[in-house]
Amino acid sequence: MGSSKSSLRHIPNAQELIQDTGFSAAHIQRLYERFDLLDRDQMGRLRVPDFEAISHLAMNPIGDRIIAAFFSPGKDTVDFPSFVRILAHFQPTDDNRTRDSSGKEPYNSPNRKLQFAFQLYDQDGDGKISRAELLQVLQEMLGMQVTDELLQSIAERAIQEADLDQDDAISFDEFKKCLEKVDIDQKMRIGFLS
Ligand SMILES: [Ca+2]
Ligand SMILES: [Ca+2]
Repeated sequence: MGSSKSSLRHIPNAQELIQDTGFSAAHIQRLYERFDLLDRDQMGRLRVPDFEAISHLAMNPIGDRIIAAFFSPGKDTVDFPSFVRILAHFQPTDDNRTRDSSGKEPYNSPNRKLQFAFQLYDQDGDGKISRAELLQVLQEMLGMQVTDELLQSIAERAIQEADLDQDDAISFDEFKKCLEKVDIDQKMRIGFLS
């Protein structure tokens, strides 16, 4: 596979993406090849059905939510730079790289990873995971295997454990506290990147 610098020339925003995301030139090159294969009409943009060809996402019970996270609000296509920025959340955290080139927290910091995961639950974007939103995710993940009563009681227990200020919803801070002991790098992997 050619991963020399010259082969990056035809890739939109390649150098900027390398700086912003921490992906190597070889990574960007490989992601571009994948993007190009998924981009069936060769317009330089992906639509929802293009993503469904990624088996890792098609098989994921919350794959639809992950796919939706690639799209900016109101948009129905994703260009290569946006595609790479979303995938950057799934890179293992790099402890030596705590700021990106513009001084922001990198996409693969534990905090940004958690923010990404949080918005998969918080579908109305009000900054809280409501009981209904939690139940919805649990239904997607476990729906076929368990009864409604069991789902309800799992949601109930999760809210009770996480909801420190007792507003009956899980804020980002509460979500973070709850997941402190979880290895987020381990949880947030995507086969596509390996
Ligand atoms: Ca919400
Ligand atoms: Ca709360």
